[in-house]
Amino acid sequence: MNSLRLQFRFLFPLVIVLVAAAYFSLPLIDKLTLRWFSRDLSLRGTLVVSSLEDSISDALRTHDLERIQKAIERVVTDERLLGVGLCDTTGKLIVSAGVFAPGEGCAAALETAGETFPVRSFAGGNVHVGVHPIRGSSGAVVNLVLLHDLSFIERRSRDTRRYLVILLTGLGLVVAVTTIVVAQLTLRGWMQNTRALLSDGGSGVENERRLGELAPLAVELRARLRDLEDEFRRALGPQLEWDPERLRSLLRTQLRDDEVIVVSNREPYIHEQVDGNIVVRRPASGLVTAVEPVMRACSGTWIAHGGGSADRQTVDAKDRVRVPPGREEYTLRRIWLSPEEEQGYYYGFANEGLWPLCHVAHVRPVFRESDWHQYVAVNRRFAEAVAAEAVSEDPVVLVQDYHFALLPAMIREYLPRATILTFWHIPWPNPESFGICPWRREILRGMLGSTILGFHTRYHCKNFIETVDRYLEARIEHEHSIISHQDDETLVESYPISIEWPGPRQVADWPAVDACRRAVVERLGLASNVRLAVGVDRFDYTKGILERLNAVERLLEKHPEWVGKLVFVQVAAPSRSSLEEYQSFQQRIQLQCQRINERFGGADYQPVLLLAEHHEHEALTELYRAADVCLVTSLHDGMNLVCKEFVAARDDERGVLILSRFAGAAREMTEALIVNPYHVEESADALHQALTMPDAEQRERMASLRMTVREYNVFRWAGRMLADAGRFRLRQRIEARVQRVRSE
Ligand code: ADQ
Repeated sequence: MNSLRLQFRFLFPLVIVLVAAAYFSLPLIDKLTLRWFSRDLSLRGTLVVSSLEDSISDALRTHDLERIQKAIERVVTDERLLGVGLCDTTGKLIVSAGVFAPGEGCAAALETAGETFPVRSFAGGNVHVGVHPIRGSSGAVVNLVLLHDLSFIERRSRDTRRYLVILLTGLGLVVAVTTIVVAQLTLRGWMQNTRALLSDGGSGVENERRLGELAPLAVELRARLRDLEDEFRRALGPQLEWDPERLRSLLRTQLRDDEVIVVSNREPYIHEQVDGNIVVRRPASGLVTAVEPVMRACSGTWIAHGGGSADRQTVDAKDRVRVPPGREEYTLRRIWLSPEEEQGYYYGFANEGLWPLCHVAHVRPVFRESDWHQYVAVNRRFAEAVAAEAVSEDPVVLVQDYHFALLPAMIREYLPRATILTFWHIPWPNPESFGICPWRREILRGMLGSTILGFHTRYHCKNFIETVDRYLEARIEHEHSIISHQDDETLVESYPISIEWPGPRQVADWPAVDACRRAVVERLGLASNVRLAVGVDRFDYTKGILERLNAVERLLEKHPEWVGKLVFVQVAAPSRSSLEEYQSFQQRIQLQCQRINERFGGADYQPVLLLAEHHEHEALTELYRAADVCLVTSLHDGMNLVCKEFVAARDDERGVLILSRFAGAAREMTEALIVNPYHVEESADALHQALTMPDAEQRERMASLRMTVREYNVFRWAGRMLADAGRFRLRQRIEARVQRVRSE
């Protein structure tokens, strides 16, 4: 209906123009045709006269009026000639034929002589009067007057008018139909673009291209939305910011200082023997990055596998050590695993089985019976450790990741009143993919021991609920995302994880961006004017490192102007290196780098630098701050924290983030250049776009990304989960009280 009204708005002025054109042009056309015909008639008259002239001259000489009469009567047989009269110079009629008025006819006709348009009305119509002088042999002059019928001209003029009206109407219709079609197509294109603009995938290289002429509008709209968001936040005040203090106060109020225990495979601090000295290392792990600030805020106990070479030397008699070193805000309890246990549970079942099963990254999962037994046994050992560490009978236990799928149900056996929050840091596949796991039911039952089960995205929650629906007898309340299985209820919810937003003191300690750049360029031996792109990952086939290198190679191929000017630095922390799949992946990456360097590099220039080593947090921050572009091209990633760390490091609001659409982070960080890492061309184009992006656009995108990561920080992630746990515990307490009252 609206589109019809819109089209009517196009058509109405068109109709007005056509009517006006007809109104003004028709009288003009009448006049013109009359003139053309009048000139024709004058010529015709001249012809008639020349055919009669000789015989009239002869007849006048012999006064043979009868001969003249006959001659002019022959002429008036022409239907368009109404009458002919021969008048002398005094205006007296000599002879006439046809409808020539005998009285004053001659006098009236002679008056028109010399006029350019000699037309007179006659008998209700118009006649053209032609006066042609004929000289007799005696020298006397007579005038032959020809009266031409003009009614046929009027008839033709009417016909012309009719054809003109039909022509204009036809033309109008054609123009109208064309206008409607063009308007419809334009409108549809605009609607599609506007929809793309408003959809959550509102950015990205592909999307920018799709937006076409609406792209500038999108920039304005986003800026306006950000202003509104700013205003909204300011209006709400600082209460929206999540920080350690707010998390602590949530624990105090909603969890009444309840005991918090974290269980993860990876420990937050690793003690290593280096050259006879003990050094402390932070592992390259997204999970540790996310959970550690939460632990510092609520000071509880973290139970993890002690894998460092000096770990045993640094714990007390109960295998505990206070961390972070020097600040000692919480307790780390270490669990020792034998090489067989580590091989079967960690490398085998978790990393050769569950990891590729959950990441659809084209590496086949391997399930061995012996690995499964170790997995069950180690989960049991951790459950016992939780029971031993718990000082209350209803602690809040945060179980981390796919290494402990069985742990929630096991903990429940020891501590039935515990509130168990399990967070699955990696994606959850669809039921068909998960179905290939031989112990799928055991794993699902183990996980449903949780009070709350968290994933990064709604999509992973949906996959999990569908998997339970497919393989277990359970009641599912889809509306509330609650699964009831064997009298236990589990809330399945999405909690997008994040990082700790750097505080003002930390930011003040960072060297300036220019200084970071100089330091990096110097350390890596690069030319000072080089443009820097970086990638930071664990060495893992899910991170899309190979695809990233392909994109860099394609860029250098497509835009040779970047050869010699662009350096891509890939930092890759060795990970799970004892697995064959990981070893061959590392080799492939090394070969690829070598090949690209041979193809485009020279004595003083290497386009790709591979730093296959663990970096300290400060070194990564320096690299992020020095970079022009950060590439995150995961083939599948639960969330990905590197992109958030890059954004957090750029308080100068510069630098461009290229982000895979298959990372959970792509759902929040829409101002990044979103790419499909499998599409080499698209990633290469994004890299070119990033390297040529104007400062203003960089600032605009980065400011918006920073606002998102700042607000959706790790304290919010933990706070939302713990608040849900608090609500659950409150309900449990009320139910217990009601039970007590009833039984009394
Ligand atoms: P990860 O797969 O480990 O985490 P990610 O989220 O990318 O992946 O985090 C990696 C962390 O390791 C980052 O904090 C990064 O700084 C650090 N890191 C990477 N390379 C490093 C290096 N060379 N030296 C030192 N540190 C390095 C899993 C899931 C993710 C999810 C996290 C958190 O796979 O999808 O985001 O858990 O839930």
